[in-house]
Amino acid sequence: MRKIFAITGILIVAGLVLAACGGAATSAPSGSGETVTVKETVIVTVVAPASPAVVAPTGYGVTLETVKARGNLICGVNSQVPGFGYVDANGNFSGFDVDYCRALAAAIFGDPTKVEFRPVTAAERFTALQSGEIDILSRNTTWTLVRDTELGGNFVHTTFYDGQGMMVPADSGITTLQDLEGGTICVQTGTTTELNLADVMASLGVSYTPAVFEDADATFAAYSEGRCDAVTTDKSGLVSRRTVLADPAAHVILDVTMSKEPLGPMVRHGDDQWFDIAQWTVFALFAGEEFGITSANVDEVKASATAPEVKRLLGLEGDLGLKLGLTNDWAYNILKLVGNYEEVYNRNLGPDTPTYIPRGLNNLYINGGLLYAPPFR
Ligand SMILES: N[C@@H](CCC(=O)N[C@@H](CS)C(=O)NCC(=O)O)C(=O)O
Repeated sequence: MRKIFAITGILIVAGLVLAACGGAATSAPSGSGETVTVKETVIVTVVAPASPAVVAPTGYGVTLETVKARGNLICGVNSQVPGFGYVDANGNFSGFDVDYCRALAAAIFGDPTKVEFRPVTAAERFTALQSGEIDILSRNTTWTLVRDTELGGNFVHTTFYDGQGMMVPADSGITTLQDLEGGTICVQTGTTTELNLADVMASLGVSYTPAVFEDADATFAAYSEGRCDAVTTDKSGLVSRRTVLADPAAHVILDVTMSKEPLGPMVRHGDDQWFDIAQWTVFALFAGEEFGITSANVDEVKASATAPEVKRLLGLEGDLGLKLGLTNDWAYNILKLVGNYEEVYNRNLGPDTPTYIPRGLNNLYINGGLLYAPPFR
């Protein structure tokens, strides 16, 4: 009897060790004759938990099924911010946030065109997400606590680290925020911009009059008509909108950063599977850049890959895609059909675009930035 207890005890400990190591242990305790018996039994113990799960983990919702049944993804985007989310006269959408939607569609459908872009203003974007009008929001949206809680959202990993800036006419003589004392500042409603402006100016003791507008077109039209002394938004937005002012060179962005604006896609509370898919789509873009896999060489890499993580990423080994509820070529499709993070960045914000923004913090961690994908395993 005592021997049975002893063996059971060893089994429990061995089982815990194996479970904690993800079933990868190859060296069970060895030594006595009893241990040999334990080893044999442990093998049986380990097989059961390693079997494929038949029940979806708790927290899964129906978003993926709804999107698949509909046959396309509905992505809430910007339509007035060149380089991030913009629609041209022919109705074609482009931009960094727009390409993320395409990457997500590629992951789900193996087709980046299976996405409907739904323009949403700053003020209406959270209601659009909560009500189910859009499946995901990819619209220069800052991750904040209130949006993460009260507004019912979950932010996936930040795709663009930004900060709020201030733009003024180059000939205004304004070089600091203090120079705006008594002035009027154009700002868009429903944004962190509006709130930060009040915080920063209050802390500097600078009084100003906000001129508040519904969307970017109205905000920047008022600024260019001289109805405000300055216009404020995310620096990315300033760089972007300056390109469509009548004379971009006549405006300068002050050398001041008023806030932290971590921008990224946002999903609704209540569907962890959808969150995971949205999140790992970002990580696949990062990992593609880290491993040097591009839309141009992904087939070559696939044919000759030897690194285990690259094989798992591309679906040559393991079943990471199935674990997300997708196919195993989900990340291959992102990289082949949309490209890696660097390709997406350069296409929209690179040195050859009018909306060039140096990578800065938006570099991989190995290049001095903040972008870091967890392990694909
Ligand atoms: N990141 C900030 C600001 C985002 C924002 O809405 N910026 C404006 C100014 S560039 C914009 O995108 N406007 C586009 C539009 O209204 O269509 C936030 O999440 O609140």
